[in-house]
Amino acid sequence: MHRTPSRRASVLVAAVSSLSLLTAGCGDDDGSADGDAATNGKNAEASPNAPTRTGMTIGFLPKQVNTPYFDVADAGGERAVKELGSTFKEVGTEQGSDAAEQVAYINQLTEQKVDAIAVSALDPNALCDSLKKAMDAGIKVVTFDSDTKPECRYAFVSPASSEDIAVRQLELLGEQVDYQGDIAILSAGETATNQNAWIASIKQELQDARYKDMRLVDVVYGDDEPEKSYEKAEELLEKYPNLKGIISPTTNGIKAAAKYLSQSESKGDVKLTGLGAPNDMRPYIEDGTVDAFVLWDPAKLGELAGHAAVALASAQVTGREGQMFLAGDMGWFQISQNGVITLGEPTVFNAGNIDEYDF
Ligand code: RAM
Repeated sequence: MHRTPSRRASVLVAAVSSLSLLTAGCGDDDGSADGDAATNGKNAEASPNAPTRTGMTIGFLPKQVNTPYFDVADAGGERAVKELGSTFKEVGTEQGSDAAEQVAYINQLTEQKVDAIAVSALDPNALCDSLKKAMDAGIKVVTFDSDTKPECRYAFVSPASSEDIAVRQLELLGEQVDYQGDIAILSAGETATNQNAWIASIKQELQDARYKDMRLVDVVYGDDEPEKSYEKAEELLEKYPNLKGIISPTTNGIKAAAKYLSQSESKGDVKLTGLGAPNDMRPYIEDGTVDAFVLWDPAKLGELAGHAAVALASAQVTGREGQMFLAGDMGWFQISQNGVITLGEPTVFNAGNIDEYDF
């Protein structure tokens, strides 16, 4: 469903024998001050041919536990970590908005001396001090799904570029509302790095001439909680009687908004798109509440995060641009600017293809 890594693998494998030259040594491409754990770490020696360390413990800290998206993502991480001979440990809370809880879990994982932490950040800043302490203690930190500031982790496993994800959602809504009228966004947590990056890109894209007759009237936050998101959707429709469409860039938000719309008079009239999981959204595609939405495969995202965590903890990579690592069957991945590792391109789901997916 996304760019197939194996297609890239043949090209990338050919390049790998010369990689130790590229990845070793102490470049200064980060440009940050001395003494910064992530910067020093990124400049440490690494080789894609270093043996994979086994017997490690890799901590996964999603935004939220016991929610379908992260259940699937973390199961992907667990599969990768176990296959590579290490122990997977998931921690986190059921709330999708409490960054302080995430800090407590990071501190706990640091005290427990795990070898690496993979975290989806509820806030770009709030986690930084604790993540820096973890890195100072020798723990390799990778973010996945939702990033921190680059100096607070070694690498970020991103589903796709922010622009691709945002632009695709706005294009879908534009097509559905004939590029006219008031629209709103129903987001997740107010500080969520990923949602805020996408919202910024949507606002930017709205400046394009083809969106001149569309107006973003509000951005509201359901905190990735089903009931709160449902209420926020309801409030949007009450407050903006002329609302033509909603973008909800969160699996919990779009599901809750679809539930509300499917039971309301506005079903089919007020358009809804965003980021949804096919299994959550299938009933709403079938009953005509939703025409199309976007996502990537969360299992693959988690799997890639697991591979990246183990590669970091095995000194196969340090998070510097240009480095490469093998992510099992998914093939070789290359680290780009600012330590970003991109899974691929998002997929659009609609009535024509939704039954091909099961997650
Ligand atoms: C929710 C979370 C997650 C986001 C997806 C699309 O599950 O907010 O961070 O990536 O939606």
